[in-house]
Amino acid sequence: MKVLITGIDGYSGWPLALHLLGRGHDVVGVDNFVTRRRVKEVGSWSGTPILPFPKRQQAVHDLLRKELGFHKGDLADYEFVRGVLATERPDAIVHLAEQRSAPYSMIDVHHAVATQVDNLTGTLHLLYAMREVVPDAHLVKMGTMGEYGTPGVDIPEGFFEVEYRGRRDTLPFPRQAGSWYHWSKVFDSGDVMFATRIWKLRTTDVMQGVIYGTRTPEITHDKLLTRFDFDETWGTALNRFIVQAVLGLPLTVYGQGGQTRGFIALEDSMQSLRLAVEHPAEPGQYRVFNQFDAAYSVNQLAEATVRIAAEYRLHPTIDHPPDPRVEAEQHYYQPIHEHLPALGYRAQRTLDDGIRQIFRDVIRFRRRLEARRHVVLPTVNWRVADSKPAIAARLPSFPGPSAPPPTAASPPSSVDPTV
Ligand code: USQ
Repeated sequence: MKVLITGIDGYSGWPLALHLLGRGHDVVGVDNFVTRRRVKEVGSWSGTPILPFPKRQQAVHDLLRKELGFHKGDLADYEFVRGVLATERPDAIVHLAEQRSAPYSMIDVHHAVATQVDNLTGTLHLLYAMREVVPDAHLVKMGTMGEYGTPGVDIPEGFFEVEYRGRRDTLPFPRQAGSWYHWSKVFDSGDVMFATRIWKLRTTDVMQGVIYGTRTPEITHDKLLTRFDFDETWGTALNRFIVQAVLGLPLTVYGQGGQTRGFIALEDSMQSLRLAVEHPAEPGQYRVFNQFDAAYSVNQLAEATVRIAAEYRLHPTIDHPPDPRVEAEQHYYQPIHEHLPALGYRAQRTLDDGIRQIFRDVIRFRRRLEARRHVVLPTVNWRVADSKPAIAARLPSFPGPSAPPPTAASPPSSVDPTV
């Protein structure tokens, strides 16, 4: 199968490319390197050293004896999107090229707008270009479990049967997202569902939980490493806790720590996306997969981190700073995930093994983490309209209050090997 991955330079896009190549698929990628620029904007970098993209391609050639196609460009440019689809004519498109950070979207009005404009524009351009050029291709769209929020009932896979005033229907499950980023994914889901209906496209909307990890089986050499973010804006809970343990910082469990989310190891996320690609939706079918392995509270993750840290002679403490987000700190959480197991999904990596793997890698790259320890603690606050002064207080180079963030459309700087 020929698979086009948008956002191939990212945390998930890169290991997905390696995984699909390893399974014998042809892979072509698209990226504009905006994540590298935005991580730099908030004063951070990848905890793992990642190569500039041409060198990544070369490493695939040298180490895996495979060719990886690539188009540098921006999904905000419709002609570019249509041109790539017309040239490559993929069987499947895995769309990962979105602004993926909730805290980044909450910095101020400019970051909120950039998140929603970039994310919705890219998806709409892909949908229109698919209709025009490859209407039989299958779109696997990266969404998020966070679209559902934390309702007091079980969370189905996208749709549920409801009875209201004596009548029954199957309807989309209500969305209650918790950041401008998560809302952009809700709006995306609506657009994908509608385009599927009117143009009879094949689509799968993946409600992805929080990913953790540094490795997949295909990452056999440091030249093949994927990025690993740990700063307050781009890092996610478990990855951040492990870095905090290595840096001798307290683990930042926000508020009461009962916030519970679906989590999945990086390699199991790749397995899930590959299963979605290899089992396409039917024409006119909009499928929703809840993609996570198990649900944990952030307290449970912090406790697991402390327990396993001792194996590396690290003894972190757990701190409970006031939650900078507006979210339930204790709540019911019972999402259903049956579609992927029905396609053969089986978790390959336990939580404890995943944590050990991350410890091993981040201890190796400790110097890179030390160099950015000042961007680990939270400053972005959901309750204030402008978190830039707080960021600028610890990061004097941060752009002033009226400066908009780098957008997907801004000219890509040369790809810097230090990001
Ligand atoms: N949290 C802490 N301490 C921290 C960081 C986070 O307690 O130092 C808490 C947050 O308050 C939240 C939970 O951990 O309750 C998850 O936060 P996160 O930063 O790990 O993840 P989130 O912002 O939800 O977003 C991440 C990815 C996003 C993806 C989403 C899946 O950045 O791209 O869509 O996970 S989900 O969470 O299921 O919506």
